[in-house]
Amino acid sequence: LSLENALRYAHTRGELSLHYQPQISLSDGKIVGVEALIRWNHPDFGMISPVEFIPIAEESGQILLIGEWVMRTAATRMKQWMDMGFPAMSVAVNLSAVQFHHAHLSKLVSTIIDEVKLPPWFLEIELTESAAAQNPLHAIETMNELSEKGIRLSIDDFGTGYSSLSYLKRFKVYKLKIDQSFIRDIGIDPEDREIVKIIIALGKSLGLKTIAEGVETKEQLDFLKENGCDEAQGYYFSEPLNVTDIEALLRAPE
Ligand code: G
Ligand code: G
Ligand code: MN
Ligand code: NA
Repeated sequence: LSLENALRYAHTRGELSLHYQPQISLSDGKIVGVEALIRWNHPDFGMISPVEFIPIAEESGQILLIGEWVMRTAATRMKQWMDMGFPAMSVAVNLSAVQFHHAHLSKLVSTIIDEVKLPPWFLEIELTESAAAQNPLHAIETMNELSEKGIRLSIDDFGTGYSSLSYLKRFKVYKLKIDQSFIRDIGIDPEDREIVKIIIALGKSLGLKTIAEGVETKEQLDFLKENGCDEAQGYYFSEPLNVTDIEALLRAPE
C-alpha cells in the first residue's frame, strides 16, 4: 500500500490533526501566537512526519485539499479559543509552494476567514523563500492580495533561501522567522551570532517583526533578548502540543 493511497483516506478518516507550538514575546514572556503543524496518525504505520508525506501530497495534488483543511481547522480553532476567552493571539499556518502558486489562493483564504469569522490579522501565512521563488511574479500578486485583505505573511526559514533581500522589497512581509539552523549554534559559532544579529537589525530597520525558531536553551534565549529579537519559538518553551495540551498551557498562569 503506497503512502499516496493511504493519504487519500487520511483526510476523510480523521487521521490528520494539528499540533500547536506557542510563540513567545520576548519583551514580556507572554504567548502571542501559535504555529499550527500537521500530524498524521495512521492506524497501522503510526505517526508519519510531514517531512515524509507533504512532498507526496504535493506531487499528487492532494496538498490542495489538505492545505485547505489545515487553514480552515486552524482558523476555526483560533476563533473558538477567542470565544472561550483566551487572550488574542495569532495562528500561523505553513503553506507549500504548490498551494501558494495555485490560482485563487487569496480568494480561498478570504472565504475561510469570512466563514469562520476570524479577524484576518489573526491568521498568518508562512511561506519559504524558495516557495515564493518558483514563480516570483505570481508570488508578488498573491502576497499583495493577501495583505490587502489584512492577512499577515511571514517568511519561514529566513536566511536559508536565496534572493531574500529583493523579496523584502517587493513583497509585503510582516514577520521574518529566523531559521533554526542559525539559532542552534549561537552559543559556539560567532558567525551564526553575527547572522542572527543582522537579521534582527534588518527586521528593525524595515519595520518587520522577527521571531527565532528552534530555541532550546536559556543561553540562546538570552542572546536573542539582548539583541532585540521580538519573539521566540522552540522546545525551550514547548514542543508542538495537541489541542488538549495547548489549551492547558494557555490556561496556566505564566
Ligand atoms: O513539526 P514538524 O517537525 O513535524 O514539521 C516538519 C516540516 O513540515 C516543517 O518544515 C513544517 O513547515 C512542515 N509542515 C508542518 N505542517 C505543515 C502543513 O500544514 N503544511 C505544510 N505545507 N507543511 C507543514
Ligand atoms: O519548517 P518549519 O519552520 O515550519 O518547521 C518547524 C519544525 O521545527 C517543526 O518540525 C517543529 O516540530 C520543529 N521544531 C520546533 N521547535 C523546535 C526546537 O526547539 N528544536 C528543533 N530541533 N526543532 C523544533
Ligand atoms: Mn513554519
Ligand atoms: Na522554519
